[in-house]
Amino acid sequence: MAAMNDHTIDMDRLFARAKGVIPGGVSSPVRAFGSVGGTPVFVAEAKGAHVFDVNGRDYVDLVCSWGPALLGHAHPQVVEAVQRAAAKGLSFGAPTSAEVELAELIRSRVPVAEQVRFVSTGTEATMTALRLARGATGRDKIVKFAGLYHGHSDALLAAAGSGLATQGLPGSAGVTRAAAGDTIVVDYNDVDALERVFAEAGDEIACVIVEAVPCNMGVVPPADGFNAAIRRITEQHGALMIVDEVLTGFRVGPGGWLGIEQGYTPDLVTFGKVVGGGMPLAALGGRAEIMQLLAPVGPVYQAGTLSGNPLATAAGIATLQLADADVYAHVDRISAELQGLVDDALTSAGVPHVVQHASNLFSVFFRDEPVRNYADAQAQDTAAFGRFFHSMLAQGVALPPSAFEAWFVSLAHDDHAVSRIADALPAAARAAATK
Ligand code: HOZ
Repeated sequence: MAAMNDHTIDMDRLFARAKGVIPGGVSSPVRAFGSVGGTPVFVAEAKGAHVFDVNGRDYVDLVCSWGPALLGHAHPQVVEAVQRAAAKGLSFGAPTSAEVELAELIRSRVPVAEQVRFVSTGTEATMTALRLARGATGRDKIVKFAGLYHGHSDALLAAAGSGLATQGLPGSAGVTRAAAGDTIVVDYNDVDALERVFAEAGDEIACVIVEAVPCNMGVVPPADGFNAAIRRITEQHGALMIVDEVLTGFRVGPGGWLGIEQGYTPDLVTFGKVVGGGMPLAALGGRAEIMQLLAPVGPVYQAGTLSGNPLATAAGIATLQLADADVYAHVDRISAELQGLVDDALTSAGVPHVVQHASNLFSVFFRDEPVRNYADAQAQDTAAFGRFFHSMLAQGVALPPSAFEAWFVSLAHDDHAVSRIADALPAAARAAATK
């Protein structure tokens, strides 16, 4: 370890060492603090609402592992379930009864997931959903929306949010023209634009994929009727609708966003994050007749040695069993309280901002107009966010290190955590105001 003295690890030196062996020093780009500057916090441990760095410094955590830690970090019952499973073997490469139990739990909360296939990451879930849509329709093209992020498979990297937004990249090198050429990008919340695309190429489009609520360019709720319009248009043209609930699923409510916003039914839905309780597990589900196209029943191939891993399914089952109405009521209350506190602090400091939310997921845009699409999200003062972020961090509050990410709270965020955040906000708001 890079030690400053016998007890303290110099995180700058650790970051330099990390960069020597890992590109950018990180396993996922947004963690590198690229858009806020400085040295990332190297985390050694997390418990409840807190993360602890390699020197034991404690931060109130508003990242929650980017969503999975709905119950707080290292919830004792989830950890115990994983330990029990681990004692019986780490991976079998064979079916387990736990997979059946988790699939049934998912279906009981999200009825459109009549059948479920487990994978390891959200990227795999959305990538498989696209392949399935293409297999089901015999069409090549897919439609996604600017600023929405569905993992890092080739077809979905065009105008994507999350780490690409953070780095200001329109897409990724290494994606072939053929892969990119089959992706049509439409502005979010723009029904007319979607209609036009289908009028031109409707019989070539396999599917529209949409985050249930976009949360990877900050939180941008769908305009009233937008998701239903996607359903109507796709149905008219024989295309499928894929709702990506990797981020929102089992977090914004027991049935995800589909349990909150009624009135339309997608063909396929993808899950990740909370469904794995912090372990690498994701899933896709949907109408049985479409899911039955997956191998070994049908011709659409998908497979994975670690898919349905027994430790991950144990964490997912324990998490979903514990995530009852009281959990969501608590998370909603804490989230609403924090949104109000952030709003008040920024207003008092005269910082242009808008707080947007969908259920308990929220984010703050440093501009004074509501954000309806990616162009709006990009037209914010990201430097102000950077100053706000670093002041919060210096005061022991860890926010997502990008203006384009959602903020997350958990069951473990109690009044004490809220008051620590409240104490840090005025100085952070003043820092944001100071150019
Ligand atoms: N794609 C995640 C944010 N939307 C970041 C994942 C990570 O860096 O852990």
